[in-house]
Parts: sequence; structure tokens; C-alpha cells
Amino acid sequence: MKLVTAIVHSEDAGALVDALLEREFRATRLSSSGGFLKQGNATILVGVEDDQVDAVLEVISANCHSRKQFVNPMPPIMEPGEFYMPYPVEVEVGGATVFVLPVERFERL
Ligand code: 2BA
Repeated sequence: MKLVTAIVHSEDAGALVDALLEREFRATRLSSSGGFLKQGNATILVGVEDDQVDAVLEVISANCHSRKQFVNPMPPIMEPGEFYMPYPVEVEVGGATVFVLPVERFERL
């Protein structure tokens, strides 16, 4: 068994969970936030048999889209009287960051 852990954009998470449930995969949605952008995203957990991992990845790929987002860089340390004009930097946030982890034991008690 494997635990598929997918970090996705918050805007894609609802449709992704619906699509997973439609295919009869059980899923858990956690609220998370990215370390770099410090913006909210969603972490989706899906526990499945090994031979279902590819099907889960297909559903994730079909429902999660990459986006360009802007981040304001940290201002430098300024001397009095100096002027700093911050220019936002564009980053491409991927459709999904996915980790597939082995599950040692699974119980529903
Ligand atoms: P964030 O950490 O907020 O990163 C958002 C996007 O910013 C990243 O998109 C990447 O394009 C860019 N980025 C991140 N760190 C950077 C850096 N040090 N320098 C320049 N650009 C940087 P993705 O790579 O698609 O990642 C989307 C989200 O997935 C991340 O949000 C984070 O929450 C998660 N993630 C990505 N890689 C991870 C990893 N190795 N371990 C744990 N979480 C990860």
C-alpha cells in the first residue's frame, strides 16, 4: 500500500477531491501553506493499493494546473535616506508536488 501526498493549489483542491471520490478513492484534505510564498495551499492524502497509484496520479494531473504568482522579495538593509523600490518576482507554482510513500501498516478501527 502507498500514501500519495499531493501539495496542490487551494483553488484546485475542491475539484481534485471530488474527482478522487468519483473514482472511489478515499481522500483527506489538509490546509497547509508553502514555505516560500507563505500562501495557503492544500495537502491531499490518498491511501491506495500499489496498483492504483498511477490512476491517482492521473486524476491529480487532470485536475491541478500550474500558475504564475508574484512574490515581493525581502527589502535589503537600508541606510537612512536611501530609497528602495520593490519589484515583484514571478514564480511558477507547479500543478502539484507529489510524494508517494510506502505504508507499513493500515488499520481502520
Ligand atoms: P512554496 O514553498 O510556497 O513555493 C511556491 C513556488 O515558489 C514553488 O512552486 C517554486 O516555483 C517557487 N520556489 C520555492 N522555493 C523557491 C526558492 N528557494 N527559490 C526560488 N523559487 C522557489 P512548486 O515547486 O510547484 O511548489 C509548490 C508548493 O509545494 C510549495 O509552496 C511547497 O508548499 C510545496 N513543496 C514543493 N517542493 C516541496 C518539497 N521538496 N518538500 C515539501 N514541500 C514542497
